[in-house]
Amino acid sequence: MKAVVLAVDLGAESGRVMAAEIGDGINLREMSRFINKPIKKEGHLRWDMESLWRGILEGFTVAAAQYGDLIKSISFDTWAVDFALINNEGELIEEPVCYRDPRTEGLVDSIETEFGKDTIWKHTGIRNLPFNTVFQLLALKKSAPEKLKQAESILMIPDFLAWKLCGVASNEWTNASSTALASPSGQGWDLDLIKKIGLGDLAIFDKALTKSGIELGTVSADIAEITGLKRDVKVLTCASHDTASAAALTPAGAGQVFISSGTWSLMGMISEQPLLSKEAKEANLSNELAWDGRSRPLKNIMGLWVLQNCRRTWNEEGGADWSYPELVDVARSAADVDLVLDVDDAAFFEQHSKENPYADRVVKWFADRGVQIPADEGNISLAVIKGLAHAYANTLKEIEKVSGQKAQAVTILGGGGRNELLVEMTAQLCDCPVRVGAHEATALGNAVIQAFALDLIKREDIAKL
Ligand code: ADP
Ligand code: LRH
Repeated sequence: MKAVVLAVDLGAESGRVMAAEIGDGINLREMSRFINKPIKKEGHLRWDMESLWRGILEGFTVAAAQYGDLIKSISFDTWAVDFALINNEGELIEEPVCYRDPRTEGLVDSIETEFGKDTIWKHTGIRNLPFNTVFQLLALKKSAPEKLKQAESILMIPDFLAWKLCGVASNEWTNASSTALASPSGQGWDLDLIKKIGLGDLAIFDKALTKSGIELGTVSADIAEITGLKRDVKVLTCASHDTASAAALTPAGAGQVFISSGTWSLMGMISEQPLLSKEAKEANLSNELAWDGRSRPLKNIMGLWVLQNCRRTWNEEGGADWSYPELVDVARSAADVDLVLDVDDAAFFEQHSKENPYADRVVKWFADRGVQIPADEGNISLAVIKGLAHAYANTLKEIEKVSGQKAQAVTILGGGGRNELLVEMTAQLCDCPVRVGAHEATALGNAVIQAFALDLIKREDIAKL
């Protein structure tokens, strides 16, 4: 083993610190894993940053004890679009709000009415999704403009974590590309758009974007003391948008389609140029940035979020203890129905709650269309998994049409690849080979970009992992 890098990967369902042992290949070892569950606080749904930070430090402590001097660097990736605002005293202005908070309700319509349906797309290549950073900032401007005025930096969640670890504020470019406030080519914040929509007076967009694989600083004295990490461990940027780190493992070559299948399913490809045609817009693609500055056109599909929340209904309200493999098993023996669930229906965006139990929403979706499905775990899980596989197959056709390229293969990256029924159904519905990539693709992508930055692996080896 030549060296170890630590990949901190926070997904919407769970977070983990992985140690990547770099030798002839790269081996990931889990140092800590912790639940990620947003909490209601001060009127909004917020990420529980304190508990996430505890889980991260626990991982660092385990890694420091196990690997000592071998640890060369650390990098953070998380879900996109959410942010922390920091004032000129270096203080957090408020705890980060979760993108599932309803604060942006109605804003897509009002921006589209005032500035036209295509304005944000034309500037950024990003589809108008209500939870995008641009709409979150506009919501904050309405409800608490003083907080925005005080802000000196906007740090996306991984930028914020890196700042906590090394004190350096930066805006990593893959995550910035998810905000719908930056140019699709990675050149920086789109100041024309920012001005046009009324955010031009803010200091937060003064900084240039930072590329993936750049050294920000080293571990602070405080954290070194708490965790046992050495002070000279570097804090690097990876592709801090989790989907971009996972997508770094897309096999090289034309026609390679990835699905980053975790809480969300992000289906797309790596492309030399953004796809900005009318057809791309109509297909609801978003052009995010790949780690190396190429484009990452993809579609957001609601994903395994739907199964996660059905499971919460059964486990939290029903007092059961269903695991994912058990749900896949009962789905296999359930009776199929012809109607295919639209997993992207808006009814499925909000998380499970006692007042609006999630699994019931699936049954109601079918009932509203004249189909009764038995309200048990097997039937509901089957409907969800099948709905998701159909969403993949339909999106594949759209991507092929818009890119003008026949898909050579689809690679399912992330936890979704563990769902064998989902993989089988996707393979049956897609007109090309479907393969399963790394289950921890995001953490692996994060680690690989660090290894590349440290000169421990070659660029051409990245997409082979
Ligand atoms: P995120 O990073 O967004 O939290 P992950 O990539 O960890 O997501 O994927 C989590 C999802 O993977 C779970 O919601 C679940 O649906 C699926 N999953 C994880 N483990 C299994 C398993 N053993 N069998 C079937 N599905 C699984
Ligand atoms: C997946 C993800 C996705 C975003 C969403 C907010 O974790 O980063 O790419 O659209 O979270």
